[in-house]
Amino acid sequence: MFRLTFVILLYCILLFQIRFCYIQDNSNSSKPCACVCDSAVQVGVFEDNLVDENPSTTEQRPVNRPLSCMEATAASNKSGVYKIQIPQLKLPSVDVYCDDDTDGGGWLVFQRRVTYEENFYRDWKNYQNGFGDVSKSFWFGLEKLHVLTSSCEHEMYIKLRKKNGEEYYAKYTKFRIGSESESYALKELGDYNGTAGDSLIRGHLGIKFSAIDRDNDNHGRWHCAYYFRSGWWFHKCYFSNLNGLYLATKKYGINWNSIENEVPLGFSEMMMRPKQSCWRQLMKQSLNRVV
Ligand SMILES: [Ca+2]
Repeated sequence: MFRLTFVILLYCILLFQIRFCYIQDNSNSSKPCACVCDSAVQVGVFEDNLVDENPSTTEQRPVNRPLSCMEATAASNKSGVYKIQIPQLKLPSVDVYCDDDTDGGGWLVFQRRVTYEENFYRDWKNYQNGFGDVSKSFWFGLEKLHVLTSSCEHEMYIKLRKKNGEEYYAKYTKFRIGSESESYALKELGDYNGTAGDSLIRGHLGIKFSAIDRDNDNHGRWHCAYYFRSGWWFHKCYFSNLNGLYLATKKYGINWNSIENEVPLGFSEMMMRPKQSCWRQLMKQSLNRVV
């Protein structure tokens, strides 16, 4: 419902600009967009951002990419790989996987475990910059998480599946990651609701991120990330560890301790989206680029 409101508001503003454009063109009011009408171009950009399966047909042209998955999927209503822009990173675009099917859609997936093929036992730089294939198993990157969640209020949704197919979710009303100088600490989670139980506020909120070459945990003797072969917000050591080894034993595997399970989980997805309090800011940013 709230996503629909976001899209309607965005379109209303864009349509207003298009109409304004018609009015400005006094010489021939029936000729569509005879004046420079970037708003119309911007509406068309939504479809362009769905990544072409045949890269040879994709034109390399400077376009204003959407700033979020909510914007990217507004026209297509499809889950998939899109190109968005994160202005603070000064990159032309970033490939992201947008989930438009879960809980109202518009989610940016920032972690997925689906096969053993991607290695998650990696160092700090890898976790900072991200790794893997966004359409398969991957980690989006701590710096991108920090930039997005610190500039705009976000919420988070975690999807989990046992190997027998049973599914669970955990939703958090807030999600904010600290800066590199704060060791990408898990700064905010808000309130929990869901079916998986909370295994993140408990034991991980406020905790710094650790990787195999960075012991930021609070365990006096152990280096949790090294011991559990993962990168995570380890405390002493974990109630959850979604970056553990795939298809391993319970101890070292992908775990969410509030789910009763004899073996590790077979699937996890962590995703985030801007909260309603941030929509106006995103719309203004989008429109300022159009005019
Ligand atoms: Ca330690």
